[in-house]
Amino acid sequence: MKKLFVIIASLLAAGASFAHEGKHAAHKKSAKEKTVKVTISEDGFTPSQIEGHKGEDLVLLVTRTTDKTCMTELKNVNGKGETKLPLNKEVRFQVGHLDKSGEIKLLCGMDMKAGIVKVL
Ligand SMILES: [Cu+2]
Repeated sequence: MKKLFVIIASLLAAGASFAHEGKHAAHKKSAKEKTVKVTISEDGFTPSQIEGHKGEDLVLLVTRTTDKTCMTELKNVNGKGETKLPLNKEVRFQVGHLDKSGEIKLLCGMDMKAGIVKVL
């Protein structure tokens, strides 16, 4: 009986610490990182214009749903390489830290304008 109590008590303690970590992670996320879901179909980007605010770290969760356009990859905003967009698979695309207001153009692998991030 005593053993059972010890097991239950330690399970409760473990549960409490998990809950605490979850809360901590959620708080950290809302303070820094903003994620926006984006779909790329035959009609282009949805939403066609993505909004962010200064001070945010913006990440797009991009899902490409068509094979009929050239948007199979996006140029990375930092100018280094591309991010591949496999069909029907959500990909994290880092826009990065938004430090000034204005527009950030999102380009396909051929440098065509695919979408716009408006920083407010
Ligand atoms: Cu293109």
